[in-house]
Formats: sequence, structure tokens, C-alpha cells
Amino acid sequence: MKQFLRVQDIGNLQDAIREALEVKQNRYNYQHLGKNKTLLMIFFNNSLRTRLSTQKAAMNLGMNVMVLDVNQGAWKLETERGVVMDGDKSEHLLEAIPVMGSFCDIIGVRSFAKYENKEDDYSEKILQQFIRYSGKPVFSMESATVHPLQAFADLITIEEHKRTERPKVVLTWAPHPKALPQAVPNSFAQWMNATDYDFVITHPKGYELAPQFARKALIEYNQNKALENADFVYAKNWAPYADPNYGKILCNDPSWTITEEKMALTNNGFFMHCLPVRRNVIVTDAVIESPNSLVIQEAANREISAQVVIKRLLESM
Ligand code: AN0
Ligand code: CP
Repeated sequence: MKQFLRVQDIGNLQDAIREALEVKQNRYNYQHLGKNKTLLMIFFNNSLRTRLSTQKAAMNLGMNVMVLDVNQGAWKLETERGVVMDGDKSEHLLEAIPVMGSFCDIIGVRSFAKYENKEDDYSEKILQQFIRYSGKPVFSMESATVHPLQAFADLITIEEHKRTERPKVVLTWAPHPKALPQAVPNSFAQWMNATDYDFVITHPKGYELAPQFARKALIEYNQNKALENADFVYAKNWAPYADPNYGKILCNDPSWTITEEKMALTNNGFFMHCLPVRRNVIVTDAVIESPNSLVIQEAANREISAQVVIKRLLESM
């Protein structure tokens, strides 16, 4: 594996799940792979889980880890080529990337969609420049359109908790005061579409995901109907993809919040969310604190998904 961005990069999903469950049992068995190898984690945006779980995964593999918060202490970076740099930005990404690449063996990048230009976001402009100019394997730690380490961890969590071979998994939009990225629902949909689960997406009209991510999922605009008999309820806010409302807030209807009444429609379903989550906006206290809430297990599996990904990048060097 040379890069990790989409579900296809991980190859056969059953093999990846088997490897994840094995790594989870024996996470310190691969330290020889990372000896004298350095992971550089670059953050253009905030993080709690990705930062800690990815660093832990790399340490499990015997690697050295360096973390750079681009907006705290580094030079302010220009990302557009051709700009006369006489403003507040001291350095161009086109120098910064190869310099960063020269100090490490693998690079993880967190760089959210800016919601200024859909084409720039959906071409993964920043991440692709890291792939092109760093000379090193690159993985997404949530980039403009995808969050594959999250989706892989979510898949592992579902596999650990499913009670039937083909569970019903529902991705539901939920309200939020800010316009959040589409990366988490995009990747969740992409990874669920790669399984044979019964996969349903529910959201208000206007919140359709990009067709290349929604693909064969059943779209049900009535949330209560979508939740009927669900085995897993995956809640997330995202901003609209469709024009002219790309990246704007179109709906803030509190009736989409996941409550105990909503969960009562499910098949004693599990509640999932990638975190961070706003309580009593996305989900009520009672639901997130219930025994059916998997949010902590999901977060813990981020260490495992990251370890499988970094392990495979190291094995391909
Ligand atoms: C981010 C998002 O919605 O993509 C990160 C989630 C992992 N969340 C926020 O910005 C609150
Ligand atoms: N779920 C997730 O990626 O969390 P962070 O934004 O805290 O890394």
C-alpha cells in the first residue's frame, strides 16, 4: 500500500478486518517494522482522537513520531500557486511539503474542506500535493472529502458487535449549529457500500451526499421510517453537497436529534458517532450514555485502524 485515502486502497475488506482483529490482540508484535522509521503527522485542523490514536498506533509499531500543528508555530502557508506572496503568508506549500518529506518516512495529513471552492475540495487539492511533492507514502487523517481511518474503525466496531450476518446500518443526518464537513459521512458511505450490509442513508432534502459516495445506498427522507429495525444508527451532521447550498446550513430541525424515542424504533440498535459530538443537539444524554452506545469503542478502534494502515505502508516500503 502506497497511500490511504479510499476503501479500495485497503484491498480485500475481509482480509483487512481479520488483520485488524489480529493486531488488536497482538499490537506489540510488529515493532521491528517501524524501527528507525519516522511518522510525521501534519494538522491543519484540530483533533483529539486522530492525533492520539495515530501516534499510539505508530508507537505500537516501534516508530518515531513527529507532530506539526501548521497553525501553531509554523510559518503561515500559501497554498495557491502564482500568488505574489507580499501578504501575511511567509512560506509556500510547494517548498514546505518536500522539506517535511525529507524528515520522515510516512506522512499523515489532516486538512478539512474549506467550503470555499467545491472543485478544490473534491479534488483533494491539499492532500494530492502532499502525495505528489513529498516523495513519501501519505495517508488521510481526515482530508477534504474523506476520513478513511474513521470509516475503517467504524467497520471494525460493527463487525465486533453485529448480531446477524447482514445487519441494517443507518447513516442519519443530525442538526448542528456549524456547517460540518462531508468527509465522515462520505467515507462511512463508501466503506458501507463495500460491504454487503443493508445500508440506508436518511437526511432532509438538500443534504444528498455526492453520488460517488452515496452510490447504491437506499435514501430514505423519513428518518423514523429509516430507523425501523436498524441494527446500527450512525449519526452525523454534514453540510449540503449540492449547489447552490454547498457548505451552507440549510436545516437545523431539532426533530432529527437522536433520542430514546427514535432508538425505540430500531432493532435494539447500537448508537454510533465518530466524536466529537454535541450532546442534546446530535444525540441526547440518555442515548449516548446507554449500554447500546458504541462511541467509546469506536474511538478505541481508531488505534487499530491506524495501526493496520501504517503497518501496511511500512510493509510496502
Ligand atoms: C469534524 C467533522 O465533522 O468532520 C471532525 C470529526 C471527526 N468535526 C467537527 O469539526 C466538530
Ligand atoms: N473522530 C475524529 O477523527 O476525532 P478527532 O477530530 O478528535 O481526531
